[in-house]
Amino acid sequence: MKNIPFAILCIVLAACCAILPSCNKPAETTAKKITIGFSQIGSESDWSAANSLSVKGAAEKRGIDLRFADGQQKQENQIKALRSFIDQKVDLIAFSPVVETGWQTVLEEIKKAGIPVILTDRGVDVTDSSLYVTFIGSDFTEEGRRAAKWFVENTKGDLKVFELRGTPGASCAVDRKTGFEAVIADHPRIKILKSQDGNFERGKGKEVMEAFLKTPEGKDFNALYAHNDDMALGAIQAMKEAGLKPGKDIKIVSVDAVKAAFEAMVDGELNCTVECNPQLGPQLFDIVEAVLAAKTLPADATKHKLLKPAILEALGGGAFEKRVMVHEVVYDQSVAKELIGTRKY
Ligand code: GYE
Repeated sequence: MKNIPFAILCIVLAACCAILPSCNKPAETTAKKITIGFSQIGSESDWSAANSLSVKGAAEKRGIDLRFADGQQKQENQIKALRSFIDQKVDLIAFSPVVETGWQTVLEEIKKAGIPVILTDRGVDVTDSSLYVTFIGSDFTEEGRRAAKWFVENTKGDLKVFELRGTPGASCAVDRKTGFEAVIADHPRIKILKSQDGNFERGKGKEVMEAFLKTPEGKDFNALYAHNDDMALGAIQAMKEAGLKPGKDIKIVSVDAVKAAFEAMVDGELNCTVECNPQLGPQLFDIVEAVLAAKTLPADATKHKLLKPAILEALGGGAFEKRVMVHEVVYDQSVAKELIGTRKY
């Protein structure tokens, strides 16, 4: 080797580099890919489809290994998925609980496995709030209040409301009802004539409305409050098939503000939709990264403004804001035509 002139050595090495790709590649970055288990409720509505897209898109953008499980609106499927995430030793679990109750046991198992949990979209009813780090989602009670306020401000005379509820026991259905009833309590001219659940599905909304229209109350009501746009759009179809003029004979307010609701408002068949923003992906993964950074930070680090010292123990006990709200507005026919082109979901 020592006899070969230096210049020839360089030429040989350069040739190697040209041939062997590994030569050119910068030193391998050893950062372990973040693995996140995400248990979604299902794909029952345009809203949930947009929410899944937002979560998957944000994870992909950040090179996160997302283990996505669709619960098909069944709690037992979600519990199975959460347990499989423990077995897969994911770094963090994020999930949208289909209903509020029945999660204590599996959340205790996840905590025992040392995996932080972030709730997205819907809340849980547990006795120990340290079982999750934070909950990012909408203020569903406020959405119910806003829906009622639209009726208060945009109708006159007696209003006999048919309420199409969301999934029984789901935090958004429970709270949207509570918020609505809280406001109409001060307006005796507005009464809920009948309330039935449509499981947040368009088909079910249509089916329930068809049956309701055949009842005596179905001849008497003049307003519909639907806990989501999909059920309202199904009910509107049933009303049209029954010869009614939705949006005129029957005043209709729903929740979500999906594009199809804007189309119905432009057609004059829906009066108002209260926004519930499904695009939680980017904000969710900002929090995921902060939580995982916190887990690896020495206890005295105060780098992240959301964090307080002594983070490691307190991750579940208030190190993070326990509730992260999403900004939302109310849309009605007066703005639908102008804004429909701007709707992303
Ligand atoms: O309103 C509805 C979906 O949990 C906020 O679930 C979400 C609700 C949304 O089925 O369309």
